[in-house]
Amino acid sequence: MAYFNSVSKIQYEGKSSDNPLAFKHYNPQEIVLGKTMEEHLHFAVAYWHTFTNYGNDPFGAGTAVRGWDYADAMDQAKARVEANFEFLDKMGISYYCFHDRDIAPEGETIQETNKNLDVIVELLEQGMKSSGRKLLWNTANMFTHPRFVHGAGTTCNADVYAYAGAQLKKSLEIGKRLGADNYVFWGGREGYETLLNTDMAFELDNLARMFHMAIDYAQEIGFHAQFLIEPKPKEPSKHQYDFDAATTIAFLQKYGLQNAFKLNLEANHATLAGHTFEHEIRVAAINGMLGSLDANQGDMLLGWDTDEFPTDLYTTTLTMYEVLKAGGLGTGGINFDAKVRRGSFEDEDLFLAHIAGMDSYAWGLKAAAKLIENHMLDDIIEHRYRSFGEGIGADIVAGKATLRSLEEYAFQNKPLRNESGRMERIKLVLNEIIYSV
Ligand code: XLS
Ligand code: CA
Ligand code: CA
Repeated sequence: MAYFNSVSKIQYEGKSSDNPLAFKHYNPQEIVLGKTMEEHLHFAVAYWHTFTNYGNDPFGAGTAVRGWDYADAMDQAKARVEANFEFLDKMGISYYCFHDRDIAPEGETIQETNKNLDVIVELLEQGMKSSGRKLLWNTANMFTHPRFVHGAGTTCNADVYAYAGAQLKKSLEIGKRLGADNYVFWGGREGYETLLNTDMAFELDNLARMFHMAIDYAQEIGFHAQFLIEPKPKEPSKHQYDFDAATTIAFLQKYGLQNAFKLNLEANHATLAGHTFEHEIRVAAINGMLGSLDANQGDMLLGWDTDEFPTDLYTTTLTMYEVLKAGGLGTGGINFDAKVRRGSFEDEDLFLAHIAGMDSYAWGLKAAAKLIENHMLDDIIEHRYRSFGEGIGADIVAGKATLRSLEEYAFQNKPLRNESGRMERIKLVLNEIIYSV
């Protein structure tokens, strides 16, 4: 059955087009720095925001009316599978991502829930075979159900921990069956509200134990997806353990997990952590842990996770610059972990929103490619650090300097002279590049 009859396949029509249901910048086969845009960007649709969410917020019910809105939960789940493949096809997007609980409803017992999953996974498998679409990543939702009130891998209740383990096991099996390229861990309830009732060290040890079990089980069943941890500083809990890229990397290193994981970085989570997205990407990249991206944007005036479609060209440009400099995303991609606003409740908005996100990223990619080709930032940086290329600077880098040799140099040195960082000038040129695309 078709759900989006009023929309046909979205085509690239170029900048001069005034058709809202067309791409102006995203031209999948256009070559940018030796690769097609499609290869660079690896877009994915987030099942939860696009097919499961109805626009409800803490103050009101959902506003969206969808064609797959059947009374029976399994009928609804089956219809969403059809809607997913129709949407991917019409958008020209190759990948999608889901949580286990997005695709199938929970039953009375874990066994029943798993049966529901099996029915839907079978349909997804068929759909993927016939359409050639792929799973960028799947994950387990271990945060929505009340059983996870105190956490999953960090819960104080061993029975809940065991439940989470069983759920994770099934989720890894689903990833294997559907050939997921990556598997994501976002610790929705892995954090705490107050230290007054929390054994932080114990909770973190337990979380690491669960990750080790996941690695072992994936190995056992031959599931070779890249494991990714997604940092987020707060919401739902006040203190989330995987606060940001740097904190998560320290955790992985402490528990000997660093070789089995990379990071899935989300733009809005960076904002909540008080970082730019490009900061998070750089931290991951310089530690060899850049995995995949959840591309949305937050609202600078709001302190919560608004998951808006990305339209800020400054961020998409600097994001793509970091990605290109890091050599690409490997098995990762750009997942639109973004939802249409509550007021954008028509089906057509789902298309318009993804077009906005894809065009903004394509624009950012083109601008970033210009920045790479004209070497502007490389030249600035090379020039800025040039004092480390000779004399005492070269000794420092070569590890030949000691505090004694530094002192000897400093004592005889002429008055120190610093140079301007020229930040305002650089930002103006950056604007010119973005708007010249
Ligand atoms: C929530 C997270 C979540 C993860 C996957 O804020 O973004 O959706 O991406 O569990
Ligand atoms: Ca996310
Ligand atoms: Ca988010």
